[in-house]
Amino acid sequence: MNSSDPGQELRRIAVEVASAAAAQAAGWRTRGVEVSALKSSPTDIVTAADQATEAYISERLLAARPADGILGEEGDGIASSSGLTWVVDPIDGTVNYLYDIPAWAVSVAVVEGDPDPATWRTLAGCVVNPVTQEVYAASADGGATLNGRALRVSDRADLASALVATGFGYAATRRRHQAEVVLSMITQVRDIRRMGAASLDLCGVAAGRLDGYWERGLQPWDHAAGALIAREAGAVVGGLAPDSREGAAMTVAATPGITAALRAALSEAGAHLPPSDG
Ligand code: LIP
Repeated sequence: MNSSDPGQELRRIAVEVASAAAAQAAGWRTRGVEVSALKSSPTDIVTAADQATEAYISERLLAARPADGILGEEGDGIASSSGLTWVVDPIDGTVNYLYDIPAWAVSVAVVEGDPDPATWRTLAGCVVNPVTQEVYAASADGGATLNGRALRVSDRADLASALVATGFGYAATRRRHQAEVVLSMITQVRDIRRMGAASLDLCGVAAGRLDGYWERGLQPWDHAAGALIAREAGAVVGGLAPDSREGAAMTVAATPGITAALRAALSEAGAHLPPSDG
């Protein structure tokens, strides 16, 4: 590893591998995609492309850094002996990928410490949407870019004029509660978007295309890279409480001017609460 700036070297590896994997997945998409298995519910799908893309990413990463670990959405995980673990979502926005909706991405991050969002330190990350030819990247304290151009969050300071995004889980009981939260939020913001890929939602905040984003129930690979990119672009990223960390309980990312108001509105709406009947 380039000892002068390890973060930049890790960022380079993340960009190189995620970009190659995204191009491969886009090729498979063009030739047609089928569901290969179901996971947590009849709508929580995995395709052969998810599995093949993750295998390709793991192979490339371990060839470059054989002592690192892998935590991937579709794989069994590989323990780290270097203290670094690569956190991989081979195709984030799987349903969009299945339906050929151009809002899916390959997300690759590398973290230091235990592969646990509650404690890890993200060192570098990359999110690639090959359909829109957009490569988002960041390294810790190294800034965030989109296709090499520096990213900065919006300067929105009023929740009522903020464009925010969210997402929904795959379990019906959780989706109903999440819809109730949207019902509470929809009159307090400019509008709400549901893109279907957390990594692109987080990158949207980083790029100023969204003023905020929240979602409950994300997996580590959904947010690992996008959270770093958003944070390096100036977003406040964490859970619902100030100074809390993003994770499955709640992930909130927003431009600083609306963060407190967004968190307060989400708390009032019960966004952090489990579904009442499930
Ligand atoms: C997706 C997330 C998205 C969420 C979807 C789904 P996947 O991840 O990125 O934010 O709302 O329900 O979980 O399953 O496409 O990798």
